Amino acid sequence: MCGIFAYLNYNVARERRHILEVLFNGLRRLEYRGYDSSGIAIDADPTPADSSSSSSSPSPPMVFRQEGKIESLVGSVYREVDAADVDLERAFLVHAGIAHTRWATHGVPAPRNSHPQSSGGGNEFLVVHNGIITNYEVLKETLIRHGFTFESETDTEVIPKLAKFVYDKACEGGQSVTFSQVVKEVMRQLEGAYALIFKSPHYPNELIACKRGSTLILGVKELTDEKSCATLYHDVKALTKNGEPKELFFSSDLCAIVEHTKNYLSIEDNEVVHIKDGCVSILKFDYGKETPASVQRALSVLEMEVEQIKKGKYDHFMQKEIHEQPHSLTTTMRGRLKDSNVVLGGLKDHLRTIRHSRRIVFIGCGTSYNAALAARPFFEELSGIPVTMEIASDLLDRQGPIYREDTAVFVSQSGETADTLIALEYALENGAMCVGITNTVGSTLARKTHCGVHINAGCEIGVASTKAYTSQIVAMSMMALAIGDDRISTQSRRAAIINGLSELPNKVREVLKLDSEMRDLAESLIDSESLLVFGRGYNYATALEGALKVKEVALMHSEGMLAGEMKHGPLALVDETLPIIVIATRDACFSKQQSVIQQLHARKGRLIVMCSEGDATSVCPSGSCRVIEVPQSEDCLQPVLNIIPLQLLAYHLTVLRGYDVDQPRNLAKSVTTQ
Ligand code: UD2
Ligand code: GLU
Ligand code: MG
Repeated sequence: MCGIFAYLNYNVARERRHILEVLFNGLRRLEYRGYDSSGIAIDADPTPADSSSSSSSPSPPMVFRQEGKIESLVGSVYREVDAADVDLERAFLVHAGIAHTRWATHGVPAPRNSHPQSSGGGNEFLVVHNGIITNYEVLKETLIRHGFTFESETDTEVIPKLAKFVYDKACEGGQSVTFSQVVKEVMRQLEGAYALIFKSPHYPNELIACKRGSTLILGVKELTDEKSCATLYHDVKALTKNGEPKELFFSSDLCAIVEHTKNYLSIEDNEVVHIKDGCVSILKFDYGKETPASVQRALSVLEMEVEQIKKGKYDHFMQKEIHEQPHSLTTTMRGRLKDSNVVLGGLKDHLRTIRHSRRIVFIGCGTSYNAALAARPFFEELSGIPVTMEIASDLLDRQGPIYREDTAVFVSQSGETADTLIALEYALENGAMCVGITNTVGSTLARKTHCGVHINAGCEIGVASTKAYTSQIVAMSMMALAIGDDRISTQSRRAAIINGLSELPNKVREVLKLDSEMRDLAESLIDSESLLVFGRGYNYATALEGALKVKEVALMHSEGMLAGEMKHGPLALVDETLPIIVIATRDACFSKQQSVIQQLHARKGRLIVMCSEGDATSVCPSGSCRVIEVPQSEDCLQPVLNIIPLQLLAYHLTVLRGYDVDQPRNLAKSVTTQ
């Protein structure tokens, strides 16, 4: 996440050169955060046509973008204005300028990918953005169908183009639409994390800022009476009353504002901050409320298309999300694996505390609990800290001990799971360090934990979690690597895991080729009453999660079991009819799993064995069991691959048995009640 800075002077004359320098200085203050390119937008001189005609032909703002250091932007701006004979001494009584330092997430550092990003010719809407728009691909595809052409590889470019789409549609319908109405409509479509500032010649001298997840601060400097604004912190409305000269700033970091004013306000998620006529108004963005009808009609066309495109060639969201995993895993790791290092921006300031904790407690429910269970073995190995597991409701039922010296890691896809959130309150009360692992920026979990990691798997719609599960495991493996990176003893193991992580998306692509094989298997199981899944070690969690998937969507009784427990009870169930899946991919437990298979075989069990490629004969010498071969990865990452055939099996079983895949009976996507 990099830097945003904006400067608006109101009722006070400022020369263009001064405005440029304020913007450049803002960017210099943000430099310490690291960046790879930068850019600014300021107003051009009105063309003669503008002054004679109405505001319908606004003159396009000037945009400057450069790769590399801020000083190279500064140099190129001065060269360009010089060449174009732009008057640097020209004074503006009111002027809105925006600036950005970029840390590329989508598209290489290059001028075309730097911000401000534009709606196209005429720069009708300009946007600077920190963060990631996770649904940019569907938005881009839809906008392209509506005639937009894209010039950058960024996720950001969809934002100004969407703004123009909304604006044009409203105008076509003869409606007048305010800047904040346009931005609110745009926000409704965006998923992911962002801090944004909008500038538009349709709304001269206005700026809009909004955010979800990323930080954004407003600073106000009253130029007449410093005291009159001392109440800003408590009452922003005071600002909307006067027409006094002032300077207003937006920044993603307080350090770029403090030299101008101590009067600042942290913008909250889903707020739209609108500066117009020198006044600040803050609107809380609320889904479904107070949206102007004309714009909403225009957008509902777009929304339907987006929904269509979202499902793409797939019949169900669960199916789509299973097949999306090479991509979701890539976005989970994007920008976080650098050579032999793992950089988790959300944790880096807290790693010391976490390393010094006496115990790590993983807390979650359902699939999220299973993901944590999959992460537990390598977490212990890499961190050297004991890890205990808690199902959130059980921790609360027992009021189990949580100490100040503990790090409690809360895992929830939605970040709104009630049991997990109550357990979080409990751990906070007990003074533990609380870390979140969630897919949802701005969720209660993300806000209430001390720090955490967004898994960035993209929106998950199917009730049965699939891609979030694998991304959670990958996020936790990166967390384990980050915690353990001060330990020399684990260096080569760490390098192997990092290498394994980078190979995962391609291996997942390979596993997905098992789709039709898993459909065949599902056909053979369609009338079974029950299914057992045996796993151990790294893949104990795979057994639990595979069985949970079958249970929750295919509505078939299914149990995941620890293979080491087989002799202590479950063996009694074995007969020729009950299907049993045994996970026996290569790792330190392989020979133990071989003997489990032999014992089940001796009792004529109906066996389905998941093994590593080429191992079919070593796991099933008699050739009498059904074998699923999966590619081999670094042992501790194998659960990410092994769960996928089971997700496919659950999916096909559901379809074949005629049940609703995306909304299974009695279940909700996020369980927000206890
Ligand atoms: C941030 C940006 C990302 C991109 C990246 C570039 C956000 C949300 N993320 O990602 O879009 O620009 O920088 O380097 O703007 N957090 C919690 N609890 C949780 C999850 C997260 O407190 O459960 C906090 C976390 O400690 C951090 C912030 O939320 O302060 C963002 O977390 P992240 O994982 O998105 O951070 P990062 O640096 O990977
Ligand atoms: N995702 C945007 C891009 O790649 C913004 C990155 C940033 O936060 O600087 O352009
Ligand atoms: Mg769930």
